[in-house]
Amino acid sequence: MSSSSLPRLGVGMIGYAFMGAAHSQAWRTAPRFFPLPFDVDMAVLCGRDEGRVRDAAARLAWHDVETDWRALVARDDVDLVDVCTPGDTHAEIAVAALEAGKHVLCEKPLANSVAEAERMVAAAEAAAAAHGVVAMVGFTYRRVPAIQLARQLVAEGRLGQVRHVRAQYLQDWIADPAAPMSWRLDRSRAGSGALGDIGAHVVDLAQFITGENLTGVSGMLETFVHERPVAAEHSGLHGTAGQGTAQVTVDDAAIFYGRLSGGGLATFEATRFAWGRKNAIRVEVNGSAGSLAFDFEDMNVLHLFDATEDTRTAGFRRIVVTEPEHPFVAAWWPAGHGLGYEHGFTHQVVDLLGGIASGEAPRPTFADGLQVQRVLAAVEESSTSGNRWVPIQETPA
Ligand code: SOE
Repeated sequence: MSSSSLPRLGVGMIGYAFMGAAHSQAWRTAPRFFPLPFDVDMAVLCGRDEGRVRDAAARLAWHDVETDWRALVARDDVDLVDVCTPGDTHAEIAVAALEAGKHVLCEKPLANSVAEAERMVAAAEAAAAAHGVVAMVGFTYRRVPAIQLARQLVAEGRLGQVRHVRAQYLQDWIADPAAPMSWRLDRSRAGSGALGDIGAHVVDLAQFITGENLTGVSGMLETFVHERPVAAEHSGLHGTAGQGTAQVTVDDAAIFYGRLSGGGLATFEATRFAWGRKNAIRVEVNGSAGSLAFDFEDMNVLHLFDATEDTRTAGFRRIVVTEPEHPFVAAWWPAGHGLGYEHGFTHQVVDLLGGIASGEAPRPTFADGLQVQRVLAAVEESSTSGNRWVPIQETPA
């Protein structure tokens, strides 16, 4: 029983693998480092296998368990449903939770298709009107302090007009053809491969940093390894090979380019076949007055080039984004001590709860998630039609 004078907010989370563990850490940590408007109660964790979900709940600090997500959504002690399942279940769970008057946090990409994402946006709008609840999609990297600083600098005009965005998301966890099958390689569960799993992140980051949307794209998808060993065991991204093989039904890599609403050009690459690149999210922006560059593998650093400086001494400045003046940093460690992967998830919880308390929908909203979904669909369409240019329908924020 909590002694807090804050209103209680009961959280129910579905899924407890890699993303579920990251979200659990965030729910546990946010109240310990940030002043929050709610007393967070990690009420219930849901998974289909009772033994496993009980073990996970004990390990990750959830109070109770359910084995049917519908039972979790129906519970009176759950005010917010956190969806950490593969993409094929996002729409059904999120819509049911919103109809039941719960706030929703849903992992990315929002859905497996534009049609599903549209249904989710409609449900979020109806639930906001009927119950005053919010719906947010988990593009977590937005909440890395260096990314937030990048956006601030662009918004302040420090780069001038945006001419180029160069965005890459490079990993290598399936570069080995012997790496076993996983749900992320199964189209019926994940919707797409590198495109939706990691390409979605860099699309969101490019648009978030510049404050501009893609208006059209052309792209190419490729699957390098069509058959993989079935997984005997899976933990996080890695597994051990079992008996037999399974068909890979998604793209292994995606490359595409697009035009931004301000007229700039953007190029993207998303692959899990870049040996040696573990989680390299690289974004470079060139504007009329300067450039900035970020790489998640050095995530506490942002590089800034100011073209208005004396050319004899101008150069990329390496900004270590660990000062208390930097977004989110004051709540953590003294300057120079740095943050990691998990902090973005904690910041996501902080902003989500702030949005619930203020009544102002926290971004990225489901409409923002739908907009990214439209970009993913346009890349697929382009890839299957000889790299045709595919315009992207505007999505009202
Ligand atoms: C696997 O590619 C993955 O876990 C993605 O699904 C996540 O969104 C990304 O943050 C890390 O890599």
